[in-house]
Amino acid sequence: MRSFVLNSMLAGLAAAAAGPYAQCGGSGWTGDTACVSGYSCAVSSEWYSQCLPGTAASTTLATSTRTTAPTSTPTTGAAGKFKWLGINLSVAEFGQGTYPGTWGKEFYFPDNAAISTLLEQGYNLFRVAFSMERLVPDELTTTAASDYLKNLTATVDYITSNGAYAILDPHNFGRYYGNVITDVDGFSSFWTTVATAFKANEKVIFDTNNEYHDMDQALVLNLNQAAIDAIRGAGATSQYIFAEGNSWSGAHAWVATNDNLAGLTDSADKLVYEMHQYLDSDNSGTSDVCVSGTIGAERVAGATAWLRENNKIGILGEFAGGANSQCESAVKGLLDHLQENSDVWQGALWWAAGPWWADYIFSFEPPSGTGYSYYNSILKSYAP
Ligand SMILES: *[C@@H]1O[C@H](CO)[C@@H](O)[C@H](O)[C@H]1NC(C)=O
Ligand SMILES: CC(=O)N[C@H]1CO[C@H](CO)[C@@H](O)[C@@H]1O
Repeated sequence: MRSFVLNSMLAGLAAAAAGPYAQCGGSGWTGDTACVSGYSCAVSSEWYSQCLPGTAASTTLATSTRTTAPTSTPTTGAAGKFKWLGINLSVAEFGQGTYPGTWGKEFYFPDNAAISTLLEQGYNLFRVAFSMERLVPDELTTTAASDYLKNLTATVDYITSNGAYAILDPHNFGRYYGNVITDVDGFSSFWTTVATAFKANEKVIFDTNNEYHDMDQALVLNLNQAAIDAIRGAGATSQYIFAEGNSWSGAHAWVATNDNLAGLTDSADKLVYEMHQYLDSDNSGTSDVCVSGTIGAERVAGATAWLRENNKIGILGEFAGGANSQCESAVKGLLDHLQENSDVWQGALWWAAGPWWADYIFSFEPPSGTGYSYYNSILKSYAP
């Protein structure tokens, strides 16, 4: 992902040293290779080196003897300590750029039969992606489009009436019609509209926005705070709110990028920090190759420490890995790490199910999605 370039730009750093737990090397890495004081750059694989606490115990990687999976990884979790484990449901936000678009052509809604199958497997959290432009067309301050709201509500109600939680995820990257949202009052108005429509449903969770990126850091803070205040102001006081950060909400980049979000306040004290983490070389989730069998836990370790230091709780709102043994080790290592740290991590959500993902590398759509077929038996063993 482009996050480290971005971090440097935003912070106006005089470059030179990577932050705590940041990447500091690996094949193709062009960023900083030195770490800030108190940390040293440790090789974790041919593809990834990371700034870890302590001073150099220099490690040399013999590429010819590159190892794959760790041998100490427990087979599966199943300690049952997560509050939530679930799946992203992605399809109502499809057709990005075509608004409003046509139902059945540009976008669609999740399939209740697929949700039902996932519920039976024990998943209790579903992140329902939708498009702000379709819910409030033309202006952030407008009222909700009744048909789209009705269809979205039907999906949410199906999930929550079956006992699971539904996350409302405006899958907008901090943009509206492609432009960065700078109108904080308009954003507040959008959230008043959404929260008013769903405030009676205690199993709804409000996710302020999917993956802010390349935005002013103070703006990301202000948008999140405006969303929280609008949601509580609308009378939705019992529900959880998930706040996301800049740099695509990447867990690996969280400490370097989103430290200011520790300042968010919630009058209901039900704020959860939602981070995302993929396991491929650029953190983008576009490849089914994982950089090592241990990369999952390594990439979120800094975020775990940040959550604990700041007395916050988090959820891994998106993660996935390819259907192969190296990714399997990385995914298990990631989930084991989250579960071992379940005082701060409340759970995780696989990206993604949805009826239109076809043969997508991570598709968790039952009965035959690539990710579902390979990972369901592993994933569900971590269900609460
Ligand atoms: C809502 O769903 C119905 C089918 O249940 C469909 O006919 C309609 O076009 C959808 N409208 C929107 C805006 O999603
Ligand atoms: C990692 C991943 O699959 N990201 C996808 C998120 O969803 C949008 C569409 O909603 C895709 O464009 C991204 O590729």
